[in-house]
Amino acid sequence: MFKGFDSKRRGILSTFLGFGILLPQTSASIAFETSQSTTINDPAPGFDELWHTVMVDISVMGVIFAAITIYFMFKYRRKHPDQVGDAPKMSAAQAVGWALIPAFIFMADDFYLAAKGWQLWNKFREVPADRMEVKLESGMYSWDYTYPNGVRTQNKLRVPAGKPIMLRMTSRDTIHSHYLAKYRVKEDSMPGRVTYLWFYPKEEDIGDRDNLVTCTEYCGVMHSYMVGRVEVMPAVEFMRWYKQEESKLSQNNNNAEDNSTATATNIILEQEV
Ligand SMILES: [Cu+2]
Repeated sequence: MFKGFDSKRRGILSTFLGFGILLPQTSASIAFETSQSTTINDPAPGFDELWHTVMVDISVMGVIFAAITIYFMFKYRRKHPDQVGDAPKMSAAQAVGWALIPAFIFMADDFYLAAKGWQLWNKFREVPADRMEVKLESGMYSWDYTYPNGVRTQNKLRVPAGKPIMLRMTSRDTIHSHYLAKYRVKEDSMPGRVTYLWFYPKEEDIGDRDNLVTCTEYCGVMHSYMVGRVEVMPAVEFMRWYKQEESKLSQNNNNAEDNSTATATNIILEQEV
């Protein structure tokens, strides 16, 4: 019943096939060049690139669909009140072609975007070896950071410029999501489980009121007030602050009898490195 495609239809099909395959190749070569230019494989620019690609993609498709729809509305409009439409007769091969060729084009586009997304996701999962690790415990309604030396901060993540930062996260109550809009990364933190994210604060960024940490998982009535800030300090300045806080901490620990919590945190982080 189904006849094979004749040579003319095969030609049309291969044109579409070619289009589907050529398009990803062009964009892939651009992505390769950008990833070569930096030693640290920062995923943030790749996120913007993919976002841009998706926006262009859906805009082009939207315009094409709208144009075709308007054209058909005009072409096949009813010319007399008693006019009755009729469907064109199609062979089985034509019917299958009309179904499969557009499906192939759109699936090729979808798979291409999915593959790009997968590639980017892997970049977000591959943490550079030369990193600073900070432990994060989230809770209603704050972000509590613990540095490798045991220093703690709340709702303020101070980091040195030019160093990849990894957060190992958990939660003491419910599910929160640590979102760093500027670095294009978010990840849930949840009780009983350690998740991670990493970001690359390339340049110093002190006093930037937009470099925020926000919670992107509804966690209770004060969810929207669960806001922190990232402060990217010059490396030397960061080290000064870090050492200062460390000596303050050890003084406090010497004074206080119960210093077990801070020491325990320190040990856990060192084991995880
Ligand atoms: Cu939250």
